[in-house]
Amino acid sequence: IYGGLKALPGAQPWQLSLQVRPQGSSQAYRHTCGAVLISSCWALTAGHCINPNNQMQVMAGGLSLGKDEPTEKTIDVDQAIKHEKYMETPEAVYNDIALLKLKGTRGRCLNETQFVRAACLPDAPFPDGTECTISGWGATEYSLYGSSNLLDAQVLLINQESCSDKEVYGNIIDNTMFCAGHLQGGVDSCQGDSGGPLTCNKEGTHVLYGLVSWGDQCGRKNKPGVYTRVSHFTDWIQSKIQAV
Ligand code: 4AZ
Repeated sequence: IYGGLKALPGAQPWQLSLQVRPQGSSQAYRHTCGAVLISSCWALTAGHCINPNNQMQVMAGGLSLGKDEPTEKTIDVDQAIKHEKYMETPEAVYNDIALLKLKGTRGRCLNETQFVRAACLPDAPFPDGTECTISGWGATEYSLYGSSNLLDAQVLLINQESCSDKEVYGNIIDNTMFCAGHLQGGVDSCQGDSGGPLTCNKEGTHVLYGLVSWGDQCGRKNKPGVYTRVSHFTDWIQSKIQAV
């Protein structure tokens, strides 16, 4: 996160760290992406965060990647479901979403606490200009390697027309994504934040509106962050969860 501040305990209780290691290895797991808890046993992340050759786990309820905290809980990923229409081009990523099923018994995986809680899925669009929150352990203006502390920042929803301006991203923006940030630059998500949340407030409820997806570098003028439009995928999410 560029232009962010240390998240306060319990401020982003749906934020997960998606951690990977090669299949069958005994190496330590390392943070690779963000993810977002949407129920006790399910999380969302970006499609581009999924590599079928890796074993995955998620860490919930923690703010620091370096140290073990009493509030944190780590749990294995049982199954990853990447969107069937996921597509990467040199310029953009389309349908950049995946579901993670967590390991558990009888529909219980992560228990809700003050520090671990599911985000709500959207049922209506938010207006352009709405101030929303992004968070993650990704790269910052100070470090390419990311932050060991969870950071958060405020960004504005940018309308599809402005984001498709030739000075911004031109015609590569489709309705599976939206832009958010500050066109003057400075505040943005970055590498390592991918798959993490953009939440907006609706009558005091935090709604998961976007997943960190891509952008032309980070924090640059006229190059806002691009987010997977979660509202475009709510039927897909429901159908996959029901089918399992
Ligand atoms: C990345 O490389 C990435 N500024 C993620 C987010 C943004 C840019 C790049 C948005 O994963």
